Amino acid sequence: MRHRRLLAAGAVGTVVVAAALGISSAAGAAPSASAPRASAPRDEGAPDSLRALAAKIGLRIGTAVIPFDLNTPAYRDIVADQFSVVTPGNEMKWQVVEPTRGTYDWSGGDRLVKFAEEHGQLVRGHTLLWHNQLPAWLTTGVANGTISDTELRALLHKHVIDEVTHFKGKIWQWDVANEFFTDSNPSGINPNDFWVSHLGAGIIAEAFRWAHQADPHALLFYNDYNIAGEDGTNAKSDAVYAWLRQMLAEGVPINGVGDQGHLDTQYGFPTQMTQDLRRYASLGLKVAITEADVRTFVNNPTAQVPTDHLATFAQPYEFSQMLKACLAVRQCISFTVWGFGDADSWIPGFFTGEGYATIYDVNLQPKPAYFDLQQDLQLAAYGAPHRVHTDQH
Ligand code: 9MR
Repeated sequence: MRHRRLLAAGAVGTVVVAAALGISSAAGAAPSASAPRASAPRDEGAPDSLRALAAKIGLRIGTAVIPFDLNTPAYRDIVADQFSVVTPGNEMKWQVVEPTRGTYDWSGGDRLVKFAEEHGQLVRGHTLLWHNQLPAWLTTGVANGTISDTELRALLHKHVIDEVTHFKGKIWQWDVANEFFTDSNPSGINPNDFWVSHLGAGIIAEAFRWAHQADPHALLFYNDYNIAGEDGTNAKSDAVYAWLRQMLAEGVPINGVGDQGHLDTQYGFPTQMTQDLRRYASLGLKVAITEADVRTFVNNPTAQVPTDHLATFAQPYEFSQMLKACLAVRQCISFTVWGFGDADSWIPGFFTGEGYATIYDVNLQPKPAYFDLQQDLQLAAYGAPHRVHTDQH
């Protein structure tokens, strides 16, 4: 069995930018609940921008954003011009929104929601239920026994209700639950997961019910990595598919599934991706690529020049294939990159020796991957591949 990637399980030195923003919670008017949320953005950017081309085919192109970086003009302009949906990289995670028990800090999330409203963008909320980036007061309390499992459940309920209520009407897709399945063959819900080990696997369905109760119009997603064949065996996809089918049969309000899409050129492009996305869609779910990036080995974390010249072809190729997998599935409603510039990417900090994972270089200049995505969208927007049918062969 191949472990194609490993996610650090422990809390990471997250840069909590929210406090530095000094932004109030005024987030502007919420779109009306009955508004046609997936209609073309008000502000479509330049005609050849990713967002404008994608709008022609009803697709949203997104990026993870560091709200504090929106103060930097070059960064802000790319977010505004190229993308029609944004995800806060960290600012809606529990660790950031409730650093001290009982005291909320919505400033980073509010800042991004306001920016999105000003630029005709939708927002993906990320993420309500995850083992990682939890507040220290919570994990410490559980570890030393001062927070019982009964209290933990009540705290989670409050967290989900309060956060979804705070952003009610402003979130298009919520990543309700994140990364619950094992990287094994066969795969399944990880019994050792923080939440599962304390509250049982049923807590995942509970979180979806609570989120639906707090904002009945938000699309509720299950989000994970390696669930579209990236593991090489498709075991994780099989397990997630079976679980989703069961949840839907039980009436759990799940609307979509997000494949994160963290790829690495050393493994080649997963051959099952389109079929796996179609299989989820066959359950009546929306699908999305939620955190796309394609890493490769580089000279150093600052310049991020690929050490193998062929990687400069493989990297954009895999981005393009991933977008095409989404384009090939009607129910794929958004394609989001996990940050757009190599200098901001999480990759060099997590995968020693790797980088070059995004679509803009360290100086925020578009890379071949950007132009490949643009060309794919251009072809899709103008109907290619389209053949004139004749009777002559
Ligand atoms: O991009 C996020 C990075 O800034 C954080 O340090 C990291 C902590 O684990 O989380 C990153 O985002 C993750 C996302 O929330 C869930 N899927 C994996 C992403 C990369 O680790």
